[in-house]
Amino acid sequence: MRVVLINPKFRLPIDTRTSPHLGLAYLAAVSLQRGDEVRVYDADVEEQPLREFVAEFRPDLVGITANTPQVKQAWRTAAAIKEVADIPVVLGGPHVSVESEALDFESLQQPAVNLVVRGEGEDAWIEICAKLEEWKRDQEDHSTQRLFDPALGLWESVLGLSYRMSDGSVHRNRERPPIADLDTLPWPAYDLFKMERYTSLQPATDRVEGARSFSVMTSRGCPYRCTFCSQSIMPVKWRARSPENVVEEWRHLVRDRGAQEIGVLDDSANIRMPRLERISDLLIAEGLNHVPWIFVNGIRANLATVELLTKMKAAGLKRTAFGVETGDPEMLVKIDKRIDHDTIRQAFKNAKQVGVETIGFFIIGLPGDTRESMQRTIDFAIELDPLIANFSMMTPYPGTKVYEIIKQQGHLLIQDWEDYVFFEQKARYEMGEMTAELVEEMYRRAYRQFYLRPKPILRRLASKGFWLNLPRNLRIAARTFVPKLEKTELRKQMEAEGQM
Ligand code: B12
Ligand code: SF4
Repeated sequence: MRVVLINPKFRLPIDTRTSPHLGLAYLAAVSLQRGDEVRVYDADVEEQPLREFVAEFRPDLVGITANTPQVKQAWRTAAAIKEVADIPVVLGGPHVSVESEALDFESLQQPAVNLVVRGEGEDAWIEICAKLEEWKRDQEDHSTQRLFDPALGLWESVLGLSYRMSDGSVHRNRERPPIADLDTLPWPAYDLFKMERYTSLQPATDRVEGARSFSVMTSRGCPYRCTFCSQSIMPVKWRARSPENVVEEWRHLVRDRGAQEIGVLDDSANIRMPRLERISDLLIAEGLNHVPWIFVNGIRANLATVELLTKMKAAGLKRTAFGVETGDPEMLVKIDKRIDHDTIRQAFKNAKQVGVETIGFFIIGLPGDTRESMQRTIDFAIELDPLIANFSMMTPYPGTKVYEIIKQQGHLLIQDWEDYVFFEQKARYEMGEMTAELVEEMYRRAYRQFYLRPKPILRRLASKGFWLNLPRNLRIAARTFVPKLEKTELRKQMEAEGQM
């Protein structure tokens, strides 16, 4: 079977770096294993127009990924494909996996979307491929109309699948259990990506040319449920690959693909500390510790001991992020982070003590935040003094507890799914005393107060990377520090339209 996996174009309003989509790389790998002829079309780096590509390759099946801000583009992409040929289209990814809001059914309202896979996709994808292939083998009429004929009942048994039949009825099959043994997965199929066109997700070194920076996921899931975090794909059950399996992929990336840096994308990599110690031991024993690596998404601060960090540093760990979120003790409890500020202080101290660079993630404008509590967040960031402080304005993703709270007690300043990005410097909701003006003011203040201090300025000027990427850094600085005059336009517009 010929199959295509698509990442719809969605540029963030910031200078994001591009990296191959790991989810699609895994799906491509299992499809290859099945014997399919697979192509990846990543609209972020692709030059050939989509319609032309589809007309040339003539796939039997198309899979499109979508997080929330991408989903409308995914629908447009599906529609464009159907203009070229009558090919079944499957949607997957974080957005369509939100069940509490029935976002699978929302996508199935789109005439061009036939199937939706909820949650982890590898097993569902190959089951869909196998079913389609088998059905096509002894059919003369390959139309999607026929494929979704209710009389056929072809899709009833595929777990984790939602679909629309030719008579317009929509169905949601039972959940698919999470993949029990992650070691059974093949490595991501990077050969199908135009690797030279990618940069680095988060540079660990001063400059890495395309194709030399890779992502690795050593575990999936997170046992916590912070109220703001969109955890639609990965189940509560945390599962990890064995250290041997992780290091085998690592070796392949370094030795065969010339990896110059590695970003570990796990949600909560350090849930079991002995596992990370073992991975570190193996990296050292295999002589792979010269390649710097980063925990891009943050590790749990309560499990970041000096011993563990020392070992990981010896194994090449260059930088780690921590999700701090708020400097206000009450807010920390409210968001269900299950940690306290002293533990966070200690984690940063430990990392600095062993010479690991730090990133702190902070949220401005959580439900219940006040001018004072947001200021406490800024002050705490300054106290912790990470190398990078990343402040985001609270964006309430569907399916999160925060979304429910805001729906009941506040109002969203969002027109459609494409607004669900959090680097646009715009407040996405208001609640009680917390106006958009206040949140936007505190957000700018956070960046100004944190970065316009002598220490961070000198640190940046002393780094080679700052000078090597000077135009980009100046652009970011201008956007962050030059205040914009326009405020809360959307709210005024919505008021005028009587939507509030
Ligand atoms: C790395 C990362 C990024 C990277 C790269 C993005 C990428 N597309 O890979 C960067 C930094 C660019 C990024 C940006 C953003 N991200 Co991000 N990111 C992640 C992170 C940490 C890992 C992604 C990953 O590789 N996962 C591992 C792979 C295996 O999983 P996967 O990609 O989801 O794919 C699996 C399933 O979803 C499914 N699947 C996916 N697509 C398809 C398609 C088909 C056809 C099928 C059958 C199945 C299927 O099968 C795959 C294999 O199991 C996740 C958190 C997480 N745990 O996943 C957040 C996450 C995906 N990001 C999130 C968000 C909010 C964003 C931003 C919107 C933030 C912003 N700045 O405003 C932007 C959007 C940018 C964009 N252009 O799309 C949210 C998404 C929530 C939502 N409802 O959409 C997540 C879940 C984090 C969170 N917990 O809140 N992100
Ligand atoms: S913020 Fe981090 S710890 Fe909290 S639920 Fe999300 S991934 Fe887990």
